[in-house]
Formats: sequence, C-alpha cells, structure tokens
Amino acid sequence: MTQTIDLRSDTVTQPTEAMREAMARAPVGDDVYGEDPTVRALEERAAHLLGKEAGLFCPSGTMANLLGVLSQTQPGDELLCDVESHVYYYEVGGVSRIGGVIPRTLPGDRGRLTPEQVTAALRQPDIHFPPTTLLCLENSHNRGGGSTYSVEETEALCRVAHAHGLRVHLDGARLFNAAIAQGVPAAQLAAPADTVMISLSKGLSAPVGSILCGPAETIARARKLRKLLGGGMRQAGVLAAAGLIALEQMVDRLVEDHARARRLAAALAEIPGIELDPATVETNIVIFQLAQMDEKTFLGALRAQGVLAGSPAPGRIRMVLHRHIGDGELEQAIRAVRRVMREAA
Ligand code: TLP
Repeated sequence: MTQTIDLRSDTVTQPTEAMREAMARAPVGDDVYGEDPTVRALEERAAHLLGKEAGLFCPSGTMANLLGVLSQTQPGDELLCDVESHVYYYEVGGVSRIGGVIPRTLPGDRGRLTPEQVTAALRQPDIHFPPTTLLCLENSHNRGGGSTYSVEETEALCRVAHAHGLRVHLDGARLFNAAIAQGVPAAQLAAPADTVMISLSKGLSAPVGSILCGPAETIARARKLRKLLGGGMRQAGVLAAAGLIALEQMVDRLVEDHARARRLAAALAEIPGIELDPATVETNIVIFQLAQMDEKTFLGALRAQGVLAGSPAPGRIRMVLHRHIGDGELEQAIRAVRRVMREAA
C-alpha cells in the first residue's frame, strides 16, 4: 500500500534537512544561565518579527500559553476567552489548576469574539466577583476551523480590554497562517496584544518549540515561571536552531497549504453526506460535519484507505494541510473520502 496520508494535524510535520543540519552544528550553552547563543538568537528574532521587546523559548505551545496567563494574572483572577479556545479546551485546565485563574467562556463565531461580547462580559467591581484581568484571543482559531481575526478586529478587541484595565494574551500558535492568509505582517496582528505566543512545531515544521513574546518585564516574569514549571532547558540551542530555520524559511510556503485547504474544501462540499461551506476555510484547517455517519465509522473507513484525519466533536471531522500534503496526496485524500461516502450511502 502507498504511504499513509496524515491529515490529523500540521504537528506531524518532520524537520527539514536544513533544520537537521543546523541542529547538528548549532553553538549551544546552558540556557538556564542565559548562555545558549542559539536560543538567544531565536528569542530575539521572534520578538523582532512580532514587534515585541522580548521572547521566551518554550517546549510547547501549551506551556507558552500557560506562561502568558500566569505572568499576567494572580490566583483568583478571571480571564475571558472563547468557549472553544485552545487555552480552555485543550490545555488540561492548566490556567485553573496551576494558575488559580477562572476562565469565563464566551460563545464566539467560529471562535471569534466581538468587542461587544467582551464589553458585556465585563462587570463592575463587586464584593462577589473575581477581578477580570486578562482577555485571551486565538488567531488562527483551531476549533473555529482556522478562522482568523483581522488587524482591525484585533485592535477593536484589545481596545475594549485595555480600556477596562485587562491585559491581552494572543494564542498565535498559527499566527503566521493568519498573517499569510491576510497578506499582513504577523507583527501587525500581534501589535494590539500584550503577549503573543507562536508555535514553531506546527506548519513551520520544527520538531519542538513555541515562543512567548511580550514586554521585557512580563517575559522576565514568565522566564522565572517557566523554571517553576520545569521548563528551564539547558543546551536547548539544538532545538532553537531548527526554530530559526522555521522562521526564516518556512513561513512563506504556508500559502500552499491554504490553497490546498481551499481545494479540499471545494471538493468535499460536493460530496453527498458532507456538510461544509468552503467560504469558511481561510487557512490550513478544514472542519466539516457528517450528515449521517458517526465520526468513528468515518475515520475507520478512511484509515482503511490510507488516510488519517481527526474529530474535534461528535459527527465532525478535521483535516489539516501541511508540507507533506502535496497535490498528489490531496487528490488521493479526496478520492478516499468519495469512496468512503459512496460505500456508506
Ligand atoms: N493544537 C494541537 C492539539 O492540541 C489540538 C493540534 O493538533 O492542532 N494553541 C493552539 C491554537 C493549538 O492548536 C495548539 C496545538 C496549542 C496551542 C498547543 O501547542 P502544543 O501542542 O505545542 O502544546
């Protein structure tokens, strides 16, 4: 049988040859002493790209998000976020368990909040209420099917938050996807937020790592908290070297993933039994609804055809485009879905 086509996530991407070479020869040092030149170069590069003062290399997006929250809140604070946001849905409740922070979830439109929703959720200080101190946004939005906020939308949301004394943390695990899709620099999408995290290990293909960027004083606090969480790394430059390649060489090609996601969505929308509005596909994530079949049956039948996908909810399927899905793999995947749906009919 031909090779498996893996559409479960862009996290499955393998490091490039250039990354492996850079990893092999990276100058390294003990990063807990601040002595790893490659980690420092990566942190500086990321901060510069995102227009922030400082950066912090983290082993995962989950830790970078947690540090974004912990460094800007106190235990007992409340944060506002979309109900489907990664920080609330997929991070093991870390903000509450570790940070003592209570998420107040708002129902977004494919993950996207409006300034009006945020305003309505903000309450006057009262002896009964926890202080609301942070707004978390996600761009692009994972469970929202890769939906994006524009610069103007981000600015409007952050303006409301800042006017009420809240900080804003932006989960930009796929911020470069949003930036490429909109044709704007990532720094513009990040500018209104106080902190932003980007992932190197998704569509950008690095093996490990995310970076939290923000004001120097906030990042210094996050650095200490990273140590608390056991995230102080030593010769981490071998990983950071791949991250530098990710930022230098892998951002522009995301446009290909988006084009294939649109082609995939257009083809899937034509298949009886699949409910999908292709107009909602903005970046590299395609989420659709099965009209009748349950997700386990669908995923099993698809797997038998050599194609892997995921399910974010009952009856829903997620397919993520990435570097290892070329035109040939895309056509094969579409054919496999057609066969599965035909055989089920
Ligand atoms: N998302 C993963 C899974 O956790 C669902 C995926 O396959 O998409 N923020 C966003 C928006 C993410 O999509 C992810 C990972 C993270 C944060 C966490 O990053 P990691 O996996 O590095 O902890």
